[in-house]
Amino acid sequence: MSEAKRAAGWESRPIPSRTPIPERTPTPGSSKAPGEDRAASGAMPSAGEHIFGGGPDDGTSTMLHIDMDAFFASVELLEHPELRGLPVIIGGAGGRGVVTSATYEARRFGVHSAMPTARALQLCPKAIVLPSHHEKYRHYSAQVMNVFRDVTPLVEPLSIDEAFLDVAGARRLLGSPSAIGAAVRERVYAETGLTCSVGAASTKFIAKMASGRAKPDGMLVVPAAQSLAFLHPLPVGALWGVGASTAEALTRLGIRTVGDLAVTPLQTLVSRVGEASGHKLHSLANGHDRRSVVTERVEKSIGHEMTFEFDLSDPRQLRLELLRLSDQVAVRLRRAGLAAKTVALKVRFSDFSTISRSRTLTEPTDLAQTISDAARDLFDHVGLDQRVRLIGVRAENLVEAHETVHQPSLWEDESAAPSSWRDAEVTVDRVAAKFGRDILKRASLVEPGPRERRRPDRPAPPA
Ligand code: DCP
Ligand code: MG
Repeated sequence: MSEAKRAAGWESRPIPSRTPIPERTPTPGSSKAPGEDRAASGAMPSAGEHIFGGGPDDGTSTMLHIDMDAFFASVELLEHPELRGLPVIIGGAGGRGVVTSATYEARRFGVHSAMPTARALQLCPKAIVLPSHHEKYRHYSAQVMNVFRDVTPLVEPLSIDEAFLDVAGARRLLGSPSAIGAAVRERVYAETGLTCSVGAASTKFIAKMASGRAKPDGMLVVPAAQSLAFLHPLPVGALWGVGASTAEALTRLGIRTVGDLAVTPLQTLVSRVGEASGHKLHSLANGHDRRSVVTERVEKSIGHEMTFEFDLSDPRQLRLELLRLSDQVAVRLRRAGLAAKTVALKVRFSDFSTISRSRTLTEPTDLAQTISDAARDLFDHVGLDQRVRLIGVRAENLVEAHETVHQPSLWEDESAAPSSWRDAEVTVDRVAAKFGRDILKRASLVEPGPRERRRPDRPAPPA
């Protein structure tokens, strides 16, 4: 914790234990060698992980706000490790270029996003300016959001590099909010080489402010009972949604801190900043914020697809890939509490011609084995007269999983019955939520196969 934070009345307790996360192989593009200490990856010291108020994590801070640190800049540094520890700016270099992201080393000079690059270079003449690559940022964003969705389906992305996670329901499986936050930070780093900061609190806006205070590469947990102690010393301008002009209007009223705002009569506020803003500020300053996590629109289909680095012709490898993709689709179905009535297969050949085939099942499913059986059967009916560039599996016609009742068939072989597959797959879900999906693989997927040669995959866009 910095001296400034201590001086502002912060009392905090470092979070002692982290959920152990096994070493993972970083994705292509990550400069991090497996096992490399994250502290050694950059010159900025980690802000550390703390509980506001110094008490234990009492489990009340179930709203997490997670934001990537200097996101565009950090992604660019993955390919430029030699620039770590230096002031780096991402943005247009021309006369009218603006800064989109800056490393914390550049920010020490007063550089921030939306500032004209020319001005940033006046403040920090040694800064290195790099152009942006949005496709890359979208790729890493999808990877990070997938880590979040391994923890809970209640993920609300706010922008390309931040999201709210409601972890109330994940506590039984994964532990306290601080343990969940620490595990997410580890996994994001292990899988991407990027750091993020986590704020955990009982409301969205306090979580958002806590993540800001935890930056870079830190976590701040604010237990519910500490909400006002955390909020009140902060300047009013720090309140999420309070712009410069409102902050100025409040300062003119002698309201400098959130605590000042909390004791200002509601009518005084309303007369100065208007009915809606007055009520909102009054509630926020008193720690009231009932907004819950709003997840994405109801999904119409869930799909995963894979583009191979080298086009494949071996049907055996392609079938293995179908099983792997079906696993990913099924995990997402179960996490969303959905089941699919239809399974669709997509195959793109080396000449880019693409075919789709689909099959409606006898009953809806959320099991990888059933999805994979259908996808494989569809695949076996496709003539392979060319190599395959891309293959995809999609679950369609989704229904709520609890609406489906499995009727065991009289002739079903016990060992292959969906109920035993279900037990196995639900166990996989638990482990995957904690350690990531790659830790558990079916025996058939462990052997070297298309995985070693594939391009990084991502969830297929919604149909
Ligand atoms: N961004 C942008 N233009 C802006 C602000 C941001 O293009 N005016 C992009 C670049 C950022 C990304 O969005 O990297 C995320 O924005 P953040 O506000 O989270 O900023 P950073 O992630 O760069 O820094 P940090 O979150 O550590 O403060
Ligand atoms: Mg960010």
